[in-house]
Amino acid sequence: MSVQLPNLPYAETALEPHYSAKTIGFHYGKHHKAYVDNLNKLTPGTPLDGKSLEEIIAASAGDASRVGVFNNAAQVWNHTFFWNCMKPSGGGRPKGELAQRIDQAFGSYEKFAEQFKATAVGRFGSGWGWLVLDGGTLKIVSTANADTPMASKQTALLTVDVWEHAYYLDYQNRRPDFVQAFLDHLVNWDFVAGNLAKK
Ligand code: MN3
Repeated sequence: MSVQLPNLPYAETALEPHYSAKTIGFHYGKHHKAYVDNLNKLTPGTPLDGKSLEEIIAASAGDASRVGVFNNAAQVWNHTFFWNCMKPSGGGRPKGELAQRIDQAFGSYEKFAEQFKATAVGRFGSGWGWLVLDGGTLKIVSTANADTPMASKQTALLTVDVWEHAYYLDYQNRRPDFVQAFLDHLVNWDFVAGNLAKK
């Protein structure tokens, strides 16, 4: 059983005008699919064949002989998670217990948003901005390239992809504008709250 490309949780046009169908067409249809296809070429005939994506990530993280497997497996996981972090008419303030936890951890939603944006925009080169749970504490972190919080024993709650392929067609070099639009119009806080509730 190979790793599958999951369906998008919405239509490719659903996030317009903040995230275009053209961007999703390339980002999901080409980039995300390529990570799945590459991973499925690397695992047959190895002990990782038939393992779950999470098992493959755990088994390859930090293993110099499995860098290609880790990069592709982590990118499959990160992208599937990223699609679920967005929804049409999303963004703005979280509600309920999640809002309280964010206020406790960062002082206010505004301070959270400022720190999240600065961290995501400040990631040099390719990578990801994250809200994670680390030993019971909410933290904002960024990872380089394919790296993913579970490789550092953190639980991912929210992510934004800041590889250029994630935003260049819509925002060109304006990464800050993409992250701001993500926060204001795209974040699926129900998904984030669900990730927190599972812990
Ligand atoms: Mn991407």
